[in-house]
Amino acid sequence: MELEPSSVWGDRWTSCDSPIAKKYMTVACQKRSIVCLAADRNTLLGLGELIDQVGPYISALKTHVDLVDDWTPEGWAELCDKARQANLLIFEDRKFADIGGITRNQMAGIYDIRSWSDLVTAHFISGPDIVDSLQSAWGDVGRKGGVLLLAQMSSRGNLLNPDYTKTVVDSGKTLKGVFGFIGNGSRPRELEKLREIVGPTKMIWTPGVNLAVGDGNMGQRYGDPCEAVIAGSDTIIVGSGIHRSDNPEQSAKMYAAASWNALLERNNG
Ligand code: S5P
Repeated sequence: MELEPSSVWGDRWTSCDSPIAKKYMTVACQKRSIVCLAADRNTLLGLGELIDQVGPYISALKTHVDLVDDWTPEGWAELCDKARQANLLIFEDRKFADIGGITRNQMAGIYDIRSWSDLVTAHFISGPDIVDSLQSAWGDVGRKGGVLLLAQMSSRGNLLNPDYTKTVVDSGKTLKGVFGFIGNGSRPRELEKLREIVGPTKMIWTPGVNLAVGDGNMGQRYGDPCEAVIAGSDTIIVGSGIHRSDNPEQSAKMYAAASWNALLERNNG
């Protein structure tokens, strides 16, 4: 039985006015999953296999298009079709950070990100025009999309301190083109504070989570996915916990169940 998004999501459902957020929350209810797969594989075949294996248990697909060694426009279009058939929003984690005009052009270029992405990440370091320029780029091809601003990061020693986080959130939450914020899933207490300043109107999605304890490679830090959701995350971004697992399907199911149950617990006690 499918649960009503309003009962699952509580004030996120009533307060988020973004149509993409509403669509996302509905799909999450159909799949009973708030897992965004960080599909960090470097071949089209590897990515396609992953979608086939875990598509039913994830609610969005996060890509790094420039990691794909055998990228071709046709191969990528097929992959995007596969993702849409699996009812997944496509989220290109490009972490844009340049001035507005260049950012708009970077949404075109070889990869033509504006034509297939539903969501992208951006840093706010260059100022608020980055959000308008990303929205203009989607508008250039008659599409709509949402921006996730990096308010926190999961990597050790990053420079996104609490003052910076607050500045990003205070400004970003007033912008219609902002779908939400990236928070640090590895530190639930910091995440609680982030949720306090974000309030109910915007999404918080969190990388830096893994069901196995211990940190990852090259400064990545991990926390428990359920704790992240209880602290205010609306979606856990999981990469190696799924795509490096011996059984990605089984792992995706586990992350889906854990995150979904934590969401129900958060919103319904
Ligand atoms: O602060 C961040 C922001 C992001 S978007 N830390 C991150 O790890 N990410 C992304 O999340 C990163 O680019 C990668 O694709 C994913 C985490 O992958 P995992 O294998 O560590 O789960």
